[in-house]
Amino acid sequence: MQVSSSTNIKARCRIVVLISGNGSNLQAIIDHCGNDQSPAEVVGVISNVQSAFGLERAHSAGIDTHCLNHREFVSRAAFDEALAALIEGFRPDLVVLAGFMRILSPSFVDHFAGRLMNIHPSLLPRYPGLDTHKRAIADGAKEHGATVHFVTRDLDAGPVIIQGRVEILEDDSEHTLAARVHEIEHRIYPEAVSWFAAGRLRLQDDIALLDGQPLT
Ligand code: NHR
Ligand code: GAR
Repeated sequence: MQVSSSTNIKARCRIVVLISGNGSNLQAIIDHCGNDQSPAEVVGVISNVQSAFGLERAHSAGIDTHCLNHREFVSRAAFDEALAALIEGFRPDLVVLAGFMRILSPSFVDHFAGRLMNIHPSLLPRYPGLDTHKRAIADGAKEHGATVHFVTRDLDAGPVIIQGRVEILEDDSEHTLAARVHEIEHRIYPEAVSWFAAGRLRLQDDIALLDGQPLT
């Protein structure tokens, strides 16, 4: 992050959030950045889905929004290249995936290495991929949760930053379980983002460090 020479006040961490849907995690991050003391600000929100409600949330918060429809590109690589260029236009310090549903190519991930994080709705390394709540219930798992991790080339396998746990109840449906996991997500994601914005969190040699100490 830059330091302004005249005032010695640190510039706020510029965050771009990528979404595909509702954007409740985006909202939690916007709300957390909402006070003047926050070291972070959401400067842009990009969705690959035009109808994503998160775009309205961002608009209501006065944040710049863009939609980039992956279906309009000839290949994954072409979409990722355009996406990377659009993101770089915001000069971000951090790129946050919040319910973003497109797998990102190795060159995209390498370009943003160390400044790209994701929230995944399971206790990784358990249940990578999709339909995590349904799979956890079907397995008779006792606990479930969410994981914030740095994004690396390997899907849902990057270094863990923070996890939140919930108990799976006997009468849980996919829906009731997902709702409790969401509450946890809205607590842990803003926390991880604040750590990064405060300069306390970084990725080094594929290890997530908080205050210089390995997180796992
Ligand atoms: N990209 C890389 N390289 N590494 C990760 O860890 C990533 C990533 C891109 C997205 C989020 C992820 C999740 O938290 C994420 C992590 C989408 C899919 C998927 O299969 C899987 C995992 C995640 C996001 N997407 C389909 C695809 O073909 C499309 C599915 C759809 O549109 O509904 O990209 O779970
Ligand atoms: C969240 O539960 C997030 O963990 C999950 O999508 C939801 C988005 O909710 N992410 C993935 O499944 C990524 N594949 P939101 O749009 O309300 O933040």
